Amino acid sequence: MLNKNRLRIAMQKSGRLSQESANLLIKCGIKINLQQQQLISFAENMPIDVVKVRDDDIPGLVMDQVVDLGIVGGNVLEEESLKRKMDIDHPLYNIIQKLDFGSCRLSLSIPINQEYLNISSFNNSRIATSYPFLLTRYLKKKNIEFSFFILNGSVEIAPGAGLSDAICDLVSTGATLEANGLKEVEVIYSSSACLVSRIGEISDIKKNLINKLITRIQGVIKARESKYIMLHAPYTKIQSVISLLHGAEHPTISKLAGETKKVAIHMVSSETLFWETMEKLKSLGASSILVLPIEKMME
Ligand code: PRT
Ligand code: ZN
Repeated sequence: MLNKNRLRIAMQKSGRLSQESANLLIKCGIKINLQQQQLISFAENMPIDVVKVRDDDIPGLVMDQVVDLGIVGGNVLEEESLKRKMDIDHPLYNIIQKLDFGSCRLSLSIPINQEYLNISSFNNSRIATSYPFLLTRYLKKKNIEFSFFILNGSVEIAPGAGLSDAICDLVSTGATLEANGLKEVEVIYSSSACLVSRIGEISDIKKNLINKLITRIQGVIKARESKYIMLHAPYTKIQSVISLLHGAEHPTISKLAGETKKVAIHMVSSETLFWETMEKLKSLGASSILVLPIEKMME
């Protein structure tokens, strides 16, 4: 019997989002063994249970209030919302945090040798897809007459096999399209993983735990985006050096023992430091340039 006082979080059992979802929860300080094969894993140090399922089941589990939170791709969430004809003024979930993984786009692609002028090229076409609702919403808005059929896998082989004129599928690097002689011509939805919460009554204890989790998740994401930068710079070049380092408004400047012409500059930067910038810093006379990852952050 599930304990109603424990926060339930759904995540993908195995697939593209599962490793990153598990890493995120663990980085937030949740002690949990997610390697087990069971449907539910229990955290040792917090009242949290993690339910591991197919990604397609996650929106429904949140909307039907079986779980409190879910980590799922925006594409899957939006498709399920359209399928359920969700009233946008009365959503069945709240997106509480966009996450920094699982980014991809749902795109229309056609054979590489076929000319493409504009969206009207899809008039009277037959399109293979796993996302019929997102596809229909997009093409209906553009007044395109088309037909579709559903393939839940190997969508990219449909045109080559003579089954469809085009496909509407997820793309990240574009390698799958290229390998199948296809080209991306319209992005219909841009997606990334997100943290969603159910609507409905929720106890204060759970609310506090959710707020704590959101703060920690934001801290993890911020830390991943940021770097700690340390370098030595000529005293006369401090301003030029700082202007090369973006996202670091208040660097610490300190003296170096036995060195009067150079100072040490330390800062948290909201961006990583690219080799090109490091080379520019070096040409300004900077030395001992270190770029360090940040483990955790709270502002
Ligand atoms: O078993 P389960 O149902 O849980 O998993 P699944 O097979 O349905 O989904 P999975 O694990 O493949 O993807 C889960 C989620 O990851 C998706 O819903 C997206 O939100 C996100 N995501 C990010 C992607 C991709 N990138 C992606 N590239 N999902 C799928 N792909 C596939 C795409 O369908 C195509 O076959 O990868 C291929 C294209 O990749 P590129 O790099 O060659 O362009
Ligand atoms: Zn799936």
